[in-house]
Amino acid sequence: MSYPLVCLGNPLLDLQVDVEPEYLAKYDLKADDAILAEEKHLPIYKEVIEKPGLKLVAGGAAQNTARGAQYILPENSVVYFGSVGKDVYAEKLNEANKQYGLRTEYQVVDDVATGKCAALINHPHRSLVTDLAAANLFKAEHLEKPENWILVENAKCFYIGGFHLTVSPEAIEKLGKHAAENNKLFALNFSAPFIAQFFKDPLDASLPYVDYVVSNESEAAAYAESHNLDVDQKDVVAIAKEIAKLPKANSKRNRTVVFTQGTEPTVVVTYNQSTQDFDVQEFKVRELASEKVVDTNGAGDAFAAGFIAGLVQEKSLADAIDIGQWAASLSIQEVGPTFPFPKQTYSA
Ligand code: 26A
Repeated sequence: MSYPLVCLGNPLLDLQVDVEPEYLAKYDLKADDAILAEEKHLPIYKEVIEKPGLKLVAGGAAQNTARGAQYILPENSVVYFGSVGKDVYAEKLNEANKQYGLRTEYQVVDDVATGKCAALINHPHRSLVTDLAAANLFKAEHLEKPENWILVENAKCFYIGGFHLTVSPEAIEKLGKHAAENNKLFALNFSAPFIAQFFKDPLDASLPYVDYVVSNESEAAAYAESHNLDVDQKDVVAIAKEIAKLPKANSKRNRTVVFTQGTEPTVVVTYNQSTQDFDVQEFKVRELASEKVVDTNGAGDAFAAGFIAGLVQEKSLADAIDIGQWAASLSIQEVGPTFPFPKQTYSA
């Protein structure tokens, strides 16, 4: 079988619940952030289980994007790799992926629980606290198994959750090298500010392989800060230019950096290696009445899903952005990082 898109990330089950600002304050959490749980955060998982209105939804940023891309693309288009345990949480993930027709090739580990993310909603914000557990145990060797590597060889596009830089930079490098050597498309999401802050070295090591960066404004600012860029941290165009012109392993493709900014326009910067010029574009987001917004958990993943699905279908950059914005507007009208069924189809 050949699937055009291969995704890699940390499979998580989201424990989604509404909380008051006091609850976030109690655990030193920002209203809008995504972090790895420290010891002090662990009681959260027990507490949210008790909270009224708790929802269990399939999560994991790149898995959300993989499901979303499969939602948009023809059947059998997307394969997702990551690591889970043998438990009911993994069963929940399998159920959701099946509904979308997403093929998963999980590395299944014994005696460790499937990863979970407390998605603490204080509308319109969301604070994500993740216990990676089994998701932390993914190994590059899993990709190298002949039955998996054939899927890699048959793919034409790769999408990597930057969150996976905390788990297996080796696996990311393997896919990046393969993509560069075979002139295949390679996309990376910066995922969260802490990646640029605390996983700077593996991030920098992966960037030469990256043709498309998909990210948001707070991750752009974190990148600018950790790399001491001589730019205003709010100037996403200037930050995008710095990233777009970094060295590339595959000189046959230019690098494009896409920064979403919530309801503000999406900024897209491409560096043309031969002319050494930048192409800078801005795209307005789709308007949506605020009462239609259910929650923004997974909005960025949904954008990435539409965008990468557009690239897989070889649409123009502008069309791929528009499919991304359409997908994001669908997802924020649902609970958690999900899409509506019966399936909706894109129209410009
Ligand atoms: C390593 N970390 C912190 C994470 C995540 C994550 N996915 C992978 N790794 N922290 C939060 N998420 C997921 O992000 C989605 C929203 O964009 C959550 O599971 C949520 O579904």
